[in-house]
Amino acid sequence: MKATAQANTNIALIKYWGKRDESKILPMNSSLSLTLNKFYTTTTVEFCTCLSVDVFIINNQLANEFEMSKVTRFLDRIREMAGKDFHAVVNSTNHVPTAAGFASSASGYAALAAAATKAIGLNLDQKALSQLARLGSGSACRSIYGGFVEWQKGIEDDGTDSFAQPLKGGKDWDLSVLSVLLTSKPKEISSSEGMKRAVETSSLYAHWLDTVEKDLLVAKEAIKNRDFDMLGSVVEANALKMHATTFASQPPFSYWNSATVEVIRGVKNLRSSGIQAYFTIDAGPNVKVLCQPKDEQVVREALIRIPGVQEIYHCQPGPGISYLSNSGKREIANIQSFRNRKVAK
Ligand code: 2P0
Repeated sequence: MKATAQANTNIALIKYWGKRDESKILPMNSSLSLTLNKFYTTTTVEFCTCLSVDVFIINNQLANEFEMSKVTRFLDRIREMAGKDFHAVVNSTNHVPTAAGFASSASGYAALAAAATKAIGLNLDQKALSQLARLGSGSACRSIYGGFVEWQKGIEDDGTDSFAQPLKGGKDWDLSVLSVLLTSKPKEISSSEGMKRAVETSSLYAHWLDTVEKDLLVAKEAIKNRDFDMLGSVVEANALKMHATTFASQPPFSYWNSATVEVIRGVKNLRSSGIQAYFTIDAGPNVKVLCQPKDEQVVREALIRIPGVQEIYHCQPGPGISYLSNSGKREIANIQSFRNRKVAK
């Protein structure tokens, strides 16, 4: 009753921004992502009749109450699907550069969905895994797959048609993504809270919805034709449009800091000098810059000089979920040693 899975993070090229159903995590719009090779989560789940509660250990610390209850709710669905009522020890490690602020619920819930279903004896296909991971965190449904991935929003109320799929024709395009670290401080407004406020109050949200599906079509066409400028232009415009909805919310908010603006300026300067580089920004101040491998070094050299840039991580397209052989460590035997430890922040 034990399994280990690994899932990589993804960056949204066309953003998921807004839910039409909060509890089923059904999105207002379809989205498109690229799974990255550098950052991933490894999760081991062990179910046992000997446990009376679930235990969630993250990065070697007991998870806080909020995370614990989220994971328990997620495991409840899996127990219900399997018709079993065992509790579990979940041991999860985020493999991201120390304090980089790139830890992601996407890789976390994709790895948890894969490991927990395998451990409990459910044999789900990737579509079902994607639907399940979505219920942990929307963007997790895309981390089931490697490379370019499309999450079709679906129209059904029960969410049966809302899952991700690998993009046909997207394989083997060697792109570089430079993850520009500006701060690792936790954000003040979570992405869930931010998108809710934008849906409910932003005067630009209607425009977002009117244009995002068109952006998705343009991005898919660009990927099909390996047209880097076309892809970069629509990715950048889509990110700016998402962030515009935050400025136009009530009360207004922004995920950017002053260094975010400087990196945007730096990317535009690179383009003026003939280097094809484009930025995208998720629900936080850090910037991801898309370029071609031949330009990676010159882009890095230009951006690392910008005040406020702490580190730049080179990423490339990465794989979908994989299952690892268990290390043989007895996670359950280790619970006791975690009882008195500090709770993760
Ligand atoms: C995305 N983001 O497409 C967008 C772009 C942030 C900005 O998905 O509420 O952690 O758990 O479904 O998936 C981050 O939000 O949100 C996100 P929930 P999630 O990647």
